[in-house]
Amino acid sequence: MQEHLSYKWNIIKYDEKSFSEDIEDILLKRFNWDFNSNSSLDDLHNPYLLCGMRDAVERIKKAKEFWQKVMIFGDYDVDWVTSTSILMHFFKKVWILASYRLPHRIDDWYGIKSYFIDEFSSIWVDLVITVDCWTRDTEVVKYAKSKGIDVIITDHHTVPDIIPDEAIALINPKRGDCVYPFKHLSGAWVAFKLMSALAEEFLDKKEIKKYIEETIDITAIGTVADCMLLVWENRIIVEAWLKQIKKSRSRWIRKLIEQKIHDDLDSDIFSYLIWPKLNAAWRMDTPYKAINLILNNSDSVEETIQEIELLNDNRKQLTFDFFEKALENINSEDNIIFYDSKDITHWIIWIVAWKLTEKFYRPSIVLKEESDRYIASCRSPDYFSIVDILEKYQDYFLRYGWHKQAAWFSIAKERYDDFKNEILKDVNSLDFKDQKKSISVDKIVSMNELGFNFLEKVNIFKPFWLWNTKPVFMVKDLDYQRIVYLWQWIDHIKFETKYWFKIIAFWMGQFMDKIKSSSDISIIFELNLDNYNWNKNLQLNIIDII
Ligand SMILES: [Mn+2]
Repeated sequence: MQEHLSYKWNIIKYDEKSFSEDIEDILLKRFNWDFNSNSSLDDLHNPYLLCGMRDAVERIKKAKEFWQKVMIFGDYDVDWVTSTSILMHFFKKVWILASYRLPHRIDDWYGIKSYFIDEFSSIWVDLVITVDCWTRDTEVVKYAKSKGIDVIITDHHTVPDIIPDEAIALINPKRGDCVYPFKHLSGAWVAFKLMSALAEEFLDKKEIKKYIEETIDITAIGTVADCMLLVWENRIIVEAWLKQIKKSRSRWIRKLIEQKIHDDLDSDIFSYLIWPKLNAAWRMDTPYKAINLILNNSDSVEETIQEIELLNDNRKQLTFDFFEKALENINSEDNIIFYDSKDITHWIIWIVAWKLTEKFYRPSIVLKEESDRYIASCRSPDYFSIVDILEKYQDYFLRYGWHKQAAWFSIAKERYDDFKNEILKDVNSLDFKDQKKSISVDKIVSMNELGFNFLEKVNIFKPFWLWNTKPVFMVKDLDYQRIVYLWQWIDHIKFETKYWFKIIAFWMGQFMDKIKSSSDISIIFELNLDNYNWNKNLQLNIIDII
C-alpha cells in the first residue's frame, strides 16, 4: 500500500513520459509565456504606455515649479510601504515638497476616510498621490476636489467598467483602455513607472540609469510581497536585484542579508529575510517603522533593525502560540473548521485560518470576539468556494467582503451560535472525503542524471516564485544504503547512498522507523546547491516520501 509521509497532500501527479524527456524542454513547456533568459533592465516597457502618465507628470512638474505640497497616501502593507518609499526618495532627490501619510491598522482600519482629506486640507496640501489604492474610491476624490486638492491615483487593483474621471490621472495597468502590455504590475511597480517617467524630466541620462538600477531592490520587494506572478517584467527586476544584491543602496537590506549571501540565491530570500520584518512593523506596531527602515541610510537604522527584529520574533511566537491553541480547540471532523477566541490578536485570525486550511485541506473560519460582535477571517481550499457558501448566510452579517478563496465578515454576538449551527449542518452534509491535495512532479529522474550540469539547466529558469515555481522531482525506488538522523537532531533525517550528493528530509525524523521498515521508497524533492563550509554540493531537499 502506498503511504505519504507528508500531511500536505495525498496525490502525486506525474507523467511517466517525463522520465525520458529533457529537463529544459519540460520546464519550457511548463511556462505558458514567452520565456527569455537573456532579458535585462533595458527591456522594461516605457512608462508612457500607461494611460494617464503624461497628465500625472505635467501635474507633478507644476507642483515642483510652484513649491506645492505633495502628500503620498496608501495602505500599510509591504507593497504600499515600498511604493511610498520609491516616490518619497525620488521627490526628496529632485526637491519636490513631499510627505506621506500612513493609516493605522486598528485606528483607521481599511479604506479611505474623508477625515484624511480634512487633515490634508488643514496643512495646505495641494496634491495627493495615492499608491496601491483608491481606484474605486470616487467619492473621496470628489471630496478632495471640493477642498481644492488634486489627486493622482496610482494603483493596480481592478478597475470598474466606467472609469472615474475626478482625478487628474488614474494610472493603473488594469484599465480597460490602457495599452500597457503587462498587467501583473504591483503597486510598487506602478510607483516605479511614475518615478521613471519623472526621472526623464528631472535627471540627466546617466543619472537616470544609475537611479533606476538603485531603485529596483525596493520595487522587487513590493512585487514579490504582493504575490505577483514572476514572469516578464517581474522576473526581470527580481533577477537583476538578486545579481546586485550586495550593492543595494539601502543600508538595511545590506545589513539584513550580510551573512546570508551564497551562490544559490532565489526569491525565497524575500520571504524569510526581508518582508516578514516589514510586515512585523505594521502588524505589531506602526508602518512608519518600516518606512524608516527603508528611507533611513544613517547609522541610526541599526537601531530600527534591532527593534524590528524584536517585533518580528514576537510576531512569530504569537502566531505559533495561537495556532497551537486553535489546534487544541477545534473539531477537525467537521467539514468546515471553526475556531473562535477572545484573546486572539486581531491580525492573527487570517494567519490561523490560512494555516488551518493548509493543514486540514478544509475550509476554515477563525473569529475574534470583540465587545458585541465577532470579526471573522475565512479561508478555503481550491475545491471549495467559501464565498458561495457565505453568500447564502449574508443576512447574518453586519459587514462582509471577499475574494475567491478568502473572506471576512463581522457578526453580532447573539446571532453567532445560530449561524454556526446552520452553516455546519449545511457543509457537513457535503461529501469532502475524497478531496485530496495534490502535488505535481515536473520530472521523474534517475540518480545518475543528477549533478551540477542538471542543476545549471534548471537554474536558467530562476528566480522561482509564483507561477514560475521551483521544479519538483521524483526518484522512484530510491537505492539507499542507510538512513540516519542529521547530526544530533532527531527532527531531520539523511539518506546515505553511493552518490555524492546530500539527501535530506527536514522535519521527518518522526518517520524514521516507518521508513526503515518499508521497501520501495520513492522520494519527491527540490534541488538545491548546498555550500556549507564553502564546499559546493548538490542537496536534494525532500518534500514527501512515498
Ligand atoms: Mn498592492
